[in-house]
Amino acid sequence: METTEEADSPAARARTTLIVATACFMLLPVGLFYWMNRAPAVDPANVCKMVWIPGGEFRMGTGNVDDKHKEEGPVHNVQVKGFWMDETEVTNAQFAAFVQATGYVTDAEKDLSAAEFPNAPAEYLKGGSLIFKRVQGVDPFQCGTSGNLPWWKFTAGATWRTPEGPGSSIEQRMNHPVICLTWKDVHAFATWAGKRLPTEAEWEFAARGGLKDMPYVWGAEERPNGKYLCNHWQGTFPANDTGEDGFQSVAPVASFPPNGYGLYDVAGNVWEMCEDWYHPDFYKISPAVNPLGPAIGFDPEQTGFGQHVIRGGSWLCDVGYCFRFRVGSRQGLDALTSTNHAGFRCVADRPAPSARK
Ligand SMILES: [Ca+2]
Ligand SMILES: [Ca+2]
Repeated sequence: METTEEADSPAARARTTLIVATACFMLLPVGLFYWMNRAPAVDPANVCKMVWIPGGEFRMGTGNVDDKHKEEGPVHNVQVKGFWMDETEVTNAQFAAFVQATGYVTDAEKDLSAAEFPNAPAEYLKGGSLIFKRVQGVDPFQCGTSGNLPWWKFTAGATWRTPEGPGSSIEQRMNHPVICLTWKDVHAFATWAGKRLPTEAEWEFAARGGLKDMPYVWGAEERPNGKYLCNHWQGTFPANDTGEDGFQSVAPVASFPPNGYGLYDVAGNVWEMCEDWYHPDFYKISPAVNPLGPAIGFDPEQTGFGQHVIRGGSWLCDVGYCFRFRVGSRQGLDALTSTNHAGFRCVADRPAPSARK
């Protein structure tokens, strides 16, 4: 009783008020620090915008492949079940929401350990990404197929927050696809979002948008009525991109019309990482129902880590050299590599992601 009276006394109330006010005053700088360093505002509705892909059977791959694109054949029948798919590539704003919620640090933001990679040159142990640089006077056909291509420069400090290296920023690019991530990074995002990466077969079924045996996600012609329908490279690769499609680098998502399922930028802009390991000969042995890719990844550089599938081509694909913004095109990306031409989008199974808690 005495204790209650004491707690209710004017002196006690004044003391409590003083303690609370002091605590608030002391926490003010901390709150201010977090406020000033907060991630940009994110529209939560935008994070989960997905469309239903009905599933079915389709002819996967490219018919009559040429010598430069043998990995696209043979064409084979594949069935996939229905699934939800992000209507755009995952954006910087969406990835920022993930980092804000989890504190996740991407691979490009971390230095590698010399003990774990004893043969790597010191400059490659710094955190960073492979960044495209224009090169003059190079015939890309004489440069081989992988490793040491002269237009790829390892850039220390090139991360999803600073895609061109230290000093660059995504502040004005929050609606651009997030780049400079590894497969492990995008997998972490997908898990956090309650989603997953698409299998390669799911990706191609969705990208075809209900069309059959067409070379492009929009149909038969590369430029119907002279119009560019995705963000890729015009001009001489790797020296000069004229940007006739409106963009000389990565474009904001949904800058071009969607495909038949309402998916934006499945062709071009940034490559999209899939769940599967990659192998150029996998189509020769692929199962016909919900294929999951080979058991291990193609490893031409013998890094010991293997490659995952990337699909759709990017802002760097021209018609003469790469030409991989076609819907049947496929390529591998080393599991540990982050670059400024690869991103991702997610898929999910029933029930609809918005119904989950
Ligand atoms: Ca372009
Ligand atoms: Ca894309």
